[in-house]
Amino acid sequence: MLSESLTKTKLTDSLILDLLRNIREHRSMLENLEIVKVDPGLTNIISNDKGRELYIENEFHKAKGFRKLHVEAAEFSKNLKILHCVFFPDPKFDIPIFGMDLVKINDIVSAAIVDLSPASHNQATKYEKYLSEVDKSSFTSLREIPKWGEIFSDNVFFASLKNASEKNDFCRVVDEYLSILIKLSKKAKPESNKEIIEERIDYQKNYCAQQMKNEKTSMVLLKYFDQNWVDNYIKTVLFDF
Ligand code: BLA
Repeated sequence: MLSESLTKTKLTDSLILDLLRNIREHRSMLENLEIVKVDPGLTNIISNDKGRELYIENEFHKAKGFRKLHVEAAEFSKNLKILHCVFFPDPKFDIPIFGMDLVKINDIVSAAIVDLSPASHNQATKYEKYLSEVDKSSFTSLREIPKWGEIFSDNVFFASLKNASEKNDFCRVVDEYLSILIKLSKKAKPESNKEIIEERIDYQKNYCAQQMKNEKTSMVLLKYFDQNWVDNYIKTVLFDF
């Protein structure tokens, strides 16, 4: 599966390919990993219209402890590149939401964000210490989280990446956050208490609702698709619940 997706890809950006390789490596360590089949029209989306070229590659999996592992790599009009990844936990398990987004315009990474976001009340107290110990001292252009980003943990990382060394460092931070996620998921046991599960479902609903307030996501997609398509894509592919 791994080699198949690597050989078939038309993605060329080395930073995005490095991050993809790393994400897939961590994902492969999860138990009962399975590909989830979705509408083929929403998996690989390609358009060659001049000036409006579009290439989107989506991967959907599930695994023990995770209801949906989604990775999306996209290239818009050859100059805007995006790597988007959200690992949504199965609400029966005490696992945070892994999210990352990388936005590259020509050679500039304007936004690089990664977090393990709380998926229940007080959950973050169990892992904030590990996230805070990940070395982020080398970055020179940290950015402020927008208002809708109250869903993120106190150790959400958000910056522009100014040079090759910051790009490498971001790959390391993502790698370390994923290692923490995998460790937490190995320890997690399924819960049967309905109230606890309900609370976790509400946290994921809220995570998705807040992400939908990021107008920058829809603004890009609306240049290529109509409002109905974009609404459906955001609600079913990116932030379903
Ligand atoms: C910002 N997201 C952005 C930006 C664009 C996109 C163009 C502006 C870049 C900038 O501020 O420098 C676009 N992101 C997309 C598109 C997709 C995408 C089109 O993923 C997918 C098709 N966004 C997420 C996830 C997180 C996230 C999972 O999808 C975090 C876990 C965060 N994106 C995020 C944040 C910003 C951003 C915090 C900055 C928003 C701001 O400063 O207003």
